[in-house]
Amino acid sequence: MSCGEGAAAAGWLLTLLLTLAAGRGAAALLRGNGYDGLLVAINPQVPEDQKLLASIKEMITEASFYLFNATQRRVYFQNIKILIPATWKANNYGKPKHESYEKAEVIVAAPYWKHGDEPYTLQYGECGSMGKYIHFTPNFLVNDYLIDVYGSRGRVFVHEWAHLRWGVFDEYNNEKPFYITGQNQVKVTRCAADLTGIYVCEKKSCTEGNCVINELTGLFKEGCAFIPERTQTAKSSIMYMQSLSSVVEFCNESNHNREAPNLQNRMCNYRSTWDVIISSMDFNNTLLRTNISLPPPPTFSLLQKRDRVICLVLDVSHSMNGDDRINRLRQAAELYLLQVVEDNSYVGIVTFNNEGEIRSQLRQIVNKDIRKELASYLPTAAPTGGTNVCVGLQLGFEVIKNQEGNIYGSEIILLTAGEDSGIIECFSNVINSGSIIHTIAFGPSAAKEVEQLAHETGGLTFFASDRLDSNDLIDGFSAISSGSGDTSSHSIQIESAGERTESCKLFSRTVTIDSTVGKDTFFVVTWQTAEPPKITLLDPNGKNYTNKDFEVNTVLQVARLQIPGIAEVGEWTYALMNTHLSPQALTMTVTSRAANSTIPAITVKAHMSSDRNEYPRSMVVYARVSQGLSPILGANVTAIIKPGTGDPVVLGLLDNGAGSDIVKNDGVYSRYIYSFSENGRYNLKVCVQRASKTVRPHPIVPWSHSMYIPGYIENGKIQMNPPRPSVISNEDIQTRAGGFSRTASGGSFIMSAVPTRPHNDVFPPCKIIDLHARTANDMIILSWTASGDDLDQGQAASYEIRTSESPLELRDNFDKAILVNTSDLTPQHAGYKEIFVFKPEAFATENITIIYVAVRAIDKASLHSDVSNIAQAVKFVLPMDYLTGNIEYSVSRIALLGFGLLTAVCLITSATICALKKKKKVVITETATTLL
Ligand SMILES: [Ca+2]
Ligand SMILES: [Ca+2]
Repeated sequence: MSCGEGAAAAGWLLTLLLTLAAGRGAAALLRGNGYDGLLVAINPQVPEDQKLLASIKEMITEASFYLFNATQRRVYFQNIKILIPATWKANNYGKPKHESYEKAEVIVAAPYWKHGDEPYTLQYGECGSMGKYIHFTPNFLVNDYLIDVYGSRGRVFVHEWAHLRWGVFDEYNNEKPFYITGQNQVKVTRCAADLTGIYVCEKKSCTEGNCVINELTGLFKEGCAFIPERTQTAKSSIMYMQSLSSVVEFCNESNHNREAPNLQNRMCNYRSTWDVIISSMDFNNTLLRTNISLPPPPTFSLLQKRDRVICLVLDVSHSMNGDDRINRLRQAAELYLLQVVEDNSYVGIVTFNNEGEIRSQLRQIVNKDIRKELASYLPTAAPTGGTNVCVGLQLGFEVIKNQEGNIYGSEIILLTAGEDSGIIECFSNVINSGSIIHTIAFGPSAAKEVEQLAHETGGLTFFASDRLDSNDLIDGFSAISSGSGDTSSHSIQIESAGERTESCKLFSRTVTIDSTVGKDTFFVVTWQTAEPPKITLLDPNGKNYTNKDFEVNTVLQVARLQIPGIAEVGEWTYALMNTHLSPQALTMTVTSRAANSTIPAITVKAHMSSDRNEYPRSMVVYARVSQGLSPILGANVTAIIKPGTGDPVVLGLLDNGAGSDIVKNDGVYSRYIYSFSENGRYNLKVCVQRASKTVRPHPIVPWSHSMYIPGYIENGKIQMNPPRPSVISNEDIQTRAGGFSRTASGGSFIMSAVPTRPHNDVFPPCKIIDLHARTANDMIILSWTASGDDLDQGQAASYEIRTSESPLELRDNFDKAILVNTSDLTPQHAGYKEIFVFKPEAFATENITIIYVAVRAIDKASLHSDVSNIAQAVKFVLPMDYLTGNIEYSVSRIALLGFGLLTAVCLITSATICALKKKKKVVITETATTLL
């Protein structure tokens, strides 16, 4: 099965069931009312600075009290673990157990853009789903000038925590800072509406510094900003402007602004942030408010991991017989020892059937010879005896203890093919041991319980079927890299492909080595017969490698070539000819490491939306392609989802902001998957390719940032913050990167309740999340991304478009809203851009200028999608009428303190603002100024 195979037809199911992000074994637990075990990790590239630790403690301590208040005395932070990188000097820090940088909920790392100190949360799930992590930069944590911009760090922490933990979204919108209300007023995109302030224009697009209305949109032209009063009475909201001292609450049902065009409304179906938070698993009915007036301050434990310690615990019981299993195990484990495990790690090897055997005590990998020596201890004898996983694990712990004294923070790679009724007996011991258990289930009979060990200890889970053309086992081993965040030492899979090849036929492909990798580059070929295939490998300069250049092991059926130095950047083409008389499966695996320890390599990480799933619930496949923390765009990403025996599903993943992909162009690629052919384990693998010609500079990523406050009005004067630094992408690196190839295992998941017979269509089209409306003359022009017959696949049968003067009518009573004639509109294939123009009846009446529109897609089986996001179409009447009729405005030239001078205009857009403005007007002094 190789990356290039065509996509199997599949359909989709949209579900609103909350899915926890997979692989989040380390998420803080809510015990009683306190979050227990929140993990903060510092990136190994961050230079040692004890001030960072003090700042983290201060931030979360403040956040705990603020959170307690904001959740109406429900929750607070009880204890926090801070993971200190091995690069900092030892200081009697504790030893971590299951904690690792990769699993941290909060990371401290350099910005992924130059000057990008904005805190943000990486969110890619639907409303209510946990995010991946919160990212703070060292500069944000130690430099106080940013407090003016974002507010105190504790408040920022709670804002980001709400994104991460409860899956709510921002209530501001940098792209659409203003909107027109149903009452024809221009308002700031926010929640709630009672914050006071004035509008200021900083750009030359504004006439003499006035905020100018754009006649096409009815909104202010670019450069106009809302400057809040520093002293307010408004208590909400934290997801809008947590920096204001009066703001202590989330927006709730009573003050939520359903009209604002923000991500919270679009993603969460116009529900308030508090409504989403209170519906989360953290706040079920059993959780009552506490009786305490104030929670205790959080406690902190400082942890530091030094060396990586791993023991392979390998099944050699009779269950490993057949299907070439023991040989495939040796091929994959050898590849792990020779190419994948990081230098300086300690590695031991244990095998087990009814009894365990120590094949090698821990050895530190300090050179190639030790890697080879360890590989020589891999099992060779014919498998025999029963399967006793507990015996193997116990012996693995002993090997680790012999060297380390204890097993905290060590890792076990447990591979088993057999059923084991006794496995439960050692579960609590193993889970409490402090060791991380990665599991590889090999073949269809592997004990069903093993994944639980991984889930409970923060380990990874893999599944390898018996298909000989699959590289699953090698992919699984290749994906077990250290979770330390030191990616420069990680092995990176460039290629993993296999094909059943006829006699005298070629298996041939091209892979791209890019400039971010090239060190320790290995090409590894496997086959199944006595004779190796004829190997030809052509490097970008035309240099030809053949069998004689490879180290060929005919017993193990592996040929390996290490490219000396740094591998040549460009396209490498391999061709494997099956010289055997009958067909056989041939595979090629290419691994490499970062070429330069200071320039991060491009990596891909893949996962499913959950570890277990029940038909007919759909799942989402995610792949994050990045260079360090910087997203990589424009890649072709293919997911291959393989069941134990049936055919794989091949899906192209998209970063298009439609269907399952909530943010366009953020380097997170995703698709729905609903098509499952059988119950049991499935394996996820992704292949990523980019041709150098598609490289483009990357735009600002609209992840969930804290809001950059442009300034405040204080004592009647405008105090501007420094302008928001324009973020600069690391484009030089990007450009040099050019084309690249990557593959990665995304681990395994388990399906149940899949029907054995063909079933009726139970999968509606997916919800449209990118409906956009604009007006031209009397027409409304709608655009959106087509959904399919089944979620985001195939072709819907029709669309139902309705309009209303009230967005709430569309949300709550879609069926009753005015129907638009769509008889001429034939849906396109999923993923294509739809454009539909119509003349709304409502525009016929002169006084209505705002119409809300929503759409549903309907499939052949008359299943309909959820109602889309609600788009607003504004027909803008004469600008002067608009201004004088609906907005009071006055101009005053005022002095600006802080950073430079500019003129400002105050447009008063609501009664509340108006009242306060009138009081303040007298104190704003009139001074001659120049326009910036
Ligand atoms: Ca995306
Ligand atoms: Ca359908």
